[in-house]
Amino acid sequence: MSDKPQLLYFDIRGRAEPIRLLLKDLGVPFTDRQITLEEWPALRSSTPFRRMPVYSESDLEIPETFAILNHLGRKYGMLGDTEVARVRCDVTIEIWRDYGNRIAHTFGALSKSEADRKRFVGEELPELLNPIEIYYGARGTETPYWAGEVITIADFVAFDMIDGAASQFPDALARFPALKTFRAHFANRPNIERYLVSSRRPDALFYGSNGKIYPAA
Ligand SMILES: N[C@@H](CCC(=O)N[C@@H](CS)C(=O)NCC(=O)O)C(=O)O
Repeated sequence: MSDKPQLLYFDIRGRAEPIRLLLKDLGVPFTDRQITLEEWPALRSSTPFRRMPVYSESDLEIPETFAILNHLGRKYGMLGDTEVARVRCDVTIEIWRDYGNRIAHTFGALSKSEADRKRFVGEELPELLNPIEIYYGARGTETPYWAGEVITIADFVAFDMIDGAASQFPDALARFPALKTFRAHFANRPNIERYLVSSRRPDALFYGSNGKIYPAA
């Protein structure tokens, strides 16, 4: 195995995006191997659980998004510097993971109907984001980080979800000033700012039932 880490995933942001963001932010060189849906069947049986992302580094091959993020968090000291921060880091990841599972039905289905889209953005999304906005707003620190004074893997997970919501539904953050401010602040980190406009960032957010879902115009 090469010494340079490799991340294997589809040519979309999807589950790989927080991992890409973290590695880019740290400036860690890695091979961002992005494959098409057509290439996947031939590669499928070579992955541990027939799914991606898979991250490889030296003699380690790691499946599962959150196992990869936790490994990188341990390796680069990004799991929180106190027990309070570590707990907040865990909680933040869980609330966004839950959010991600709950919005999965929007991947394709909502693009079919403007009325469904409006109802989702006006009712379902606020119901999900309200408690998260309150949790983030009450963190009791001047820093923008979700877990406390220092950046953790949770910040990458949170940014990816918030950025995804705002990209898919431009009006999504109108009622959530704290989440909106976090997104803007995080997007200003020098390596992140460069990555967000680079040609290496996949354009598509994820695969929906009708093909790739792109950010709303
Ligand atoms: N729990 C896994 C889920 C991985 C997963 O469902 N990956 C999807 C892409 S998002 C996949 O590889 N699908 C291809 C397939 O199932 O054949 C993780 O978080 O990494």
